[in-house]
Amino acid sequence: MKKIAVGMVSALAVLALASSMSASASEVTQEVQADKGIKALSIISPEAFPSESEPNDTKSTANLFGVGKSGTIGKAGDVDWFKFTADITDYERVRLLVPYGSYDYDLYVYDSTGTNVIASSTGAGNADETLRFNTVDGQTYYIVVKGYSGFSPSEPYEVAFY
Ligand SMILES: [Ca+2]
Ligand SMILES: [Ca+2]
Repeated sequence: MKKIAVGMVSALAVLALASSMSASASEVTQEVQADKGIKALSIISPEAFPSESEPNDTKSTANLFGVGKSGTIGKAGDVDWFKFTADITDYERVRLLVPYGSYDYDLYVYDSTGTNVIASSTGAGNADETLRFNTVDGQTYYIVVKGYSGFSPSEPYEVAFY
């Protein structure tokens, strides 16, 4: 019982802090969630990232990436292409959050030709995927999400820089 009481007190303290800082409840919630790391992205979204626009199964129909996208591997064989142009010569890190369930999705980055894989993350099973690759200012890159096994037109993944 004592633990529960302490928990209630700290929850009240957070509320009091939130109102004294005059931050909105959603701002506070997002800050708290951001501290939790990887999975926080899927708690904040789907509002955080715009949805893919099919068809996007090839380099020439790739969606503009921005900072992230949500999408679905909506049918067997679905492949989702996204593209972005680097504005710095450095590196980028990309994370794919795979929905919970019997879904195994993989993550690839292709160079500007759309034929050479320069980074990939192909973890087994339901694992999320992360990768890092070097960028050159002004170069176009393609981020590609592929269904390895399983698909769902209703359970979205999220792919984003992090
Ligand atoms: Ca798709
Ligand atoms: Ca697609």
